[in-house]
Amino acid sequence: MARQQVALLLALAFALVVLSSTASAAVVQHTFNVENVTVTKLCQKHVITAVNGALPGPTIQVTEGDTLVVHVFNKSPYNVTIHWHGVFQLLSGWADGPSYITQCPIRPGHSYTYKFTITDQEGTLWWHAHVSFLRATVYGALIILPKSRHYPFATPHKQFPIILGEWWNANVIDIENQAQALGVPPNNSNAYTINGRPGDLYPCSKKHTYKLKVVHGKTYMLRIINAALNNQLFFKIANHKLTVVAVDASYTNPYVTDVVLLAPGQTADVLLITNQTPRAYYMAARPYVSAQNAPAPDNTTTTGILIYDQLPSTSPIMPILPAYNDTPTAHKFSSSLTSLVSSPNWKPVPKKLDEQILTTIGLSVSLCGGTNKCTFVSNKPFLRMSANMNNASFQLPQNLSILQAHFFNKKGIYTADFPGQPPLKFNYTDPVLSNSTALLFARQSTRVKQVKYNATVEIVFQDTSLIGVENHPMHLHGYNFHVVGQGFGNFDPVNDRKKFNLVNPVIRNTIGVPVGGWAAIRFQANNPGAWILHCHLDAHLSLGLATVIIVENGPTSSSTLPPPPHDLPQC
Ligand SMILES: [Cu+2]
Repeated sequence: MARQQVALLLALAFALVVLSSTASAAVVQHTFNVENVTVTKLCQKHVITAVNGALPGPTIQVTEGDTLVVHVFNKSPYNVTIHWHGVFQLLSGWADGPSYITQCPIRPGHSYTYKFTITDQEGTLWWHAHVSFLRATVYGALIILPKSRHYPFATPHKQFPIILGEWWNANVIDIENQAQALGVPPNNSNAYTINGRPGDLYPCSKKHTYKLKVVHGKTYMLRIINAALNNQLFFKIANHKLTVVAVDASYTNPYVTDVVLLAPGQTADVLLITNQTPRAYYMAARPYVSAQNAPAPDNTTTTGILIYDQLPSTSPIMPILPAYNDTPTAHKFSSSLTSLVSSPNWKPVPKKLDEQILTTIGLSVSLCGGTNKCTFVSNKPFLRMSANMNNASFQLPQNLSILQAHFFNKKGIYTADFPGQPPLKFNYTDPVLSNSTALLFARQSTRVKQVKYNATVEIVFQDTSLIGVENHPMHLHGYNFHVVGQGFGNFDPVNDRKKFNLVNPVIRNTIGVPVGGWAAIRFQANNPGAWILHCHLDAHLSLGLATVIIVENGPTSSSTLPPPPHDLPQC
């Protein structure tokens, strides 16, 4: 063979290798300009902070294995970070995004490039701001398509993101600052939204209602995301059954239901078969509020319209939604889901445990701070409302992120003494104790739990009745977890353990812990980094319902977190 021919063949072979590797794993680039824009909603003009001027922000679509590169330019007047909710961030913890946990915020006028590869997961996730209350308007869908291009069910005719949101007729940063200053819960929202639109039950909203046009006799996939700040939501479509096939980007055994419940942070992929009389039907969402004796919630209803075959949308049929305090319906949905063992990224449940944590989750009071003008407890202006895990009310560091402090071994930012058991045992869910002065006070601190690489971890979340019982949606960064059990009342380590599902429990990144009850999760700590574990109601996160799990490096370079990127924002 002539020398030129060999060279040509080699060049061709090289080109093929390059082509095949780029075909299977692309680099997907986006630019996020975070800036203030004026929008009109509920009859008024509002200035909101949004990405690229849109609410919701851009939908990101990738294929599993792709590398996502997002250049974030903060042109807003506020500190900003972006979190990629549910993305594992394997060895890329510097891109996770929670402010003061894995990075300091991007200051106004500055930028940061998030770069990470999406591996071993597919389905519906989302992105949102992870600083203050900004995620009320800074959010969007993150859809991961299967590398194989096949779902574990027949490929739907079409698919649509359905993003549920929460809207205030006020600046959300002002709402948060006011709540912080007075040490009280934040004001209720004024509306819920579907894909950024309140829907026609609200004033001045009719012509902007979200409309989903379908044809008769097809199967559609709705990728539903609850991006609301502080409320769980029931979702229904009139006259239609929905089949849940995945939650939090983990496939489930198909579960047929007429109502879906999503806590903030959760997603559900549902199949919708358009087999009803062609006409218009409402899709609608309104809150599930589990707190008892709490002030009345924003119990309004957001709607979109499902329109068959181009028929006009006059008088759509309205579904009957569960009452806002319908805990049995909420619990039935949450406890009926199981994972699809045959799906590509399924992992077995850890059975031998290295770490077992029991932590209370709930409300408390802490020192007001500042000028002692808190109004939460009458005649006690030195006390604010707070929230805690195992009596530690989590306080964010201010001078360095926890991951930086861990990585560079800087002392004084956190202490690695988060208690693995409640410091005081009591009848956690006894309503008689809800105002017990001896139990109510929680000190603010920055206490984290440190675990060895690859440790198998079980965490039992135990709700308390202090101030009031409530369903807290607990979200863990960096991992999915198996929800091996859940129930009402106090966790019984003997009898409840016997009922654990160690075969096919649902796999999630956010679990709504039953109101006045408990939930047990398990995961394997195979991803070094600093991972916040927190209530995904922003109102409770900002009160301190959080801790951080630091996972140490493993023995090899493929189990070691690399150094931070050069543009990591500094405090
Ligand atoms: Cu909560």
